[in-house]
Amino acid sequence: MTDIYTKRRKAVEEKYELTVARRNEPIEGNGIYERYKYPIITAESIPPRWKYDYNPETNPYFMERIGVNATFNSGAIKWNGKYVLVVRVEGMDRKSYFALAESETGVDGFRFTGEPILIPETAEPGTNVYDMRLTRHEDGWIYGLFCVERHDERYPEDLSAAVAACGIVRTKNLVDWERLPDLKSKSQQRNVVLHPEFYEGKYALYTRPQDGFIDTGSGGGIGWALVDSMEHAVITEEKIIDARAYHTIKETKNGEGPHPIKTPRGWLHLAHGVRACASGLRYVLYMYVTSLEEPWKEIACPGGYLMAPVGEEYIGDVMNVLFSNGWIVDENGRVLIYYASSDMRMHVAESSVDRLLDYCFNTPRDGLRTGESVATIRRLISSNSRF
Ligand code: M1P
Repeated sequence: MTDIYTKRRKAVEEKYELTVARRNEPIEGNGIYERYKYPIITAESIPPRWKYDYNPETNPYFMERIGVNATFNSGAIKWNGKYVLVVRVEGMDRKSYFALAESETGVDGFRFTGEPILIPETAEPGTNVYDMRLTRHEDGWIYGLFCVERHDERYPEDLSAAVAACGIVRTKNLVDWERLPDLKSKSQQRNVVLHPEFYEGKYALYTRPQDGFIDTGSGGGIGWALVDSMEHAVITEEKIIDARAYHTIKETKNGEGPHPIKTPRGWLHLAHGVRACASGLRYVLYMYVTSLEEPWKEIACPGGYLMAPVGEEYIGDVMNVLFSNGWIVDENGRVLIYYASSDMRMHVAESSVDRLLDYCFNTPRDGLRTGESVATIRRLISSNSRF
């Protein structure tokens, strides 16, 4: 064993321990939620044994062999009292894979457990998989819906032509994952999410129909579709329940985040909205509420965004992006929103069901015109003069 091996191994392991042991603290916010000061998972949180060859004979310099580029877009679930994330880990080779990280507090101390998840393949293996949404369904299974990306073989010369589809796995223990056939749909699909309850005896899906791999084209927004079975899920009809709109935060596209939270006043939804600007696409998070009886019917939609990038959140491989596909509600109503910034790292923000409902029902809707925005502000100022 060389000195350099011993020295570097010690330094790498100490840095890793410092990273995962760092305590987090909330930052005062706008009353709706509090961000936490530090990211909760970064590429530095990956266990050294996933990246380094520990054999001094074959790795005398203790050199990194399998590097990690980013850790982001994570599904979330409370499991055996712990906060568990299914993290999208992206290697330096650009392939993403899923790995579980768990924490006692939900806001710090996240550690990857076990090994990266080996997702069983279908007859048509995917080139890349990412962005899993977890749903504990009333049928007794935990489903994971994710994007499977494959090269678009209709364009053999175009190496960036790709097709997005919804892959499906299910588990009862977060260890053994059963692969089901991909969702069948007329259009490409990304950001598909399973509703946790049956609706009229069927499984209900939030969809995001898209004409191309990046462009949603005629896909008008977040859709709602019913399927008879998850074992052979086929969409025959899809209706848009949260539409894109001109000059809003979701002008270019939008997509459901994690599955909605059931509350006494309706289903609380978290989603991302995208608009194009001179510096590229800007991804922000927003909310809406749908009816308990008719979960496809929107009953509240605060105007504008809930969260947009701030500070270092702007910076990363894909700049100006916040994306969320996981949140956890505690028994006391605390809501932990897990979000990623700029396709690089995971963060958490804290709120509560009560606060988010207040936000959704009492924040003015987007009036879709600047004149309406000004009139809304003037009504608020006028009402405030009485206090
Ligand atoms: O790069 C930003 C996001 O782009 C895609 O989201 P959407 O399909 O809504 O545009 C996804 O690739 C997502 O993983 C990524 O964070």
